[in-house]
Amino acid sequence: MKIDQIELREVQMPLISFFETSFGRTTLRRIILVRVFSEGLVGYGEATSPEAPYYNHESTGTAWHVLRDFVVPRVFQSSLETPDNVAPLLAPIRGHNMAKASIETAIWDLYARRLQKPLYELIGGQRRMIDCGVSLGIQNSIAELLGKIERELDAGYQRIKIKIKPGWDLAVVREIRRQFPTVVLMCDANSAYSLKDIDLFRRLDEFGLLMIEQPLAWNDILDHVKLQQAIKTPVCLDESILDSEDARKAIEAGACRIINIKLGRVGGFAEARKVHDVCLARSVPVWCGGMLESGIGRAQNIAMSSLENFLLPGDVSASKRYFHKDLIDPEVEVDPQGRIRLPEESGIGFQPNMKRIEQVTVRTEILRPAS
Ligand code: OSB
Ligand code: MG
Repeated sequence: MKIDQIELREVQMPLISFFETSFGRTTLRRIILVRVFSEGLVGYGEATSPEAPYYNHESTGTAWHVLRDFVVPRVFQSSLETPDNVAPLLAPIRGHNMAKASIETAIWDLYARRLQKPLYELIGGQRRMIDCGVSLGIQNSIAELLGKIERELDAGYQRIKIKIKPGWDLAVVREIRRQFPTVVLMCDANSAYSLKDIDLFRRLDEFGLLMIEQPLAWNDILDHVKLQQAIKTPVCLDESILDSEDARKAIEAGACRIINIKLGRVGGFAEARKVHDVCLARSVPVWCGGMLESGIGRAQNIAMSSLENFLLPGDVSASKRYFHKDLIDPEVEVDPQGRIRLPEESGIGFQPNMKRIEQVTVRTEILRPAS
């Protein structure tokens, strides 16, 4: 594949409602879109880095810098036979997986468009339908959260995830269980606790949660082992798993029984598939996490979720839950059973809406190989 030029674009999109986690509240998404031009075709990618470096080290600003000054120049340096060549090429750059993934995933899209095949098929996906859940942020009151849960269940979503933090945990879960005794329910702490909170996790055990996601530090494995030994609820790791080696070690150590895979966090499709395979070989189910993506990243998440070991509903939900108008046609929709059908068109299977993208663009930079 001869890459002719790469375009970076920052788009800004207000969220329909604020999204609050243990590390803060997001109201406006600042997303970097990547367009990779090659021999008359274009592949699309999205950097899923948040606005500020609280989920991991990355932000919209660091992703722009690392893409422009390090990732894109390396991509121009050598020729690519297949998208599997991208990750090794970027490996000397430490970290910055979300910046790397934006290019890697765009090159997968490009490759699939060139072969006129749906991306999910090229990565080895087998499912034609994926199961969807929703992630609900911390609200101003428990009553508001209960109202939102009711609306999402009415829409068909198969499981509810709530964000927790100290002071917004046990009482909230108790109220949800009182009103929705059988709903498939889980919590995501985004690293807000330590082993000092072990009694809280023991008490959460009685509510039959599907799992508890990333309860302890983002860079910890050992304390998660101790926690998992002390509680019945399965621990799921998100922030702690940056590649397939992390996944192998966490599983071997007994730090978790479930893993959440995010394309950005692990650096793209090639590594995501490796994490998936490591988990499959050890009978550890995975599911697809979300980063409040625009339609481009959402479409990639749908493709990834078609792999066989995505056995649990993901944080992949309808465009209209996030934005008044998404960047793709058609927008992502979820059926009344809480499922999304895999599109059969080539590439990510949804067409980027360039008119809409232009309207929300705040800066653009076009990069070309030195001739
Ligand atoms: O931890 O899964 C997370 C959003 C931003 C940062 C981290 C997380 C999340 C979500 C949202 O839970 C999932 C979604 O895109 O709906
Ligand atoms: Mg999470």
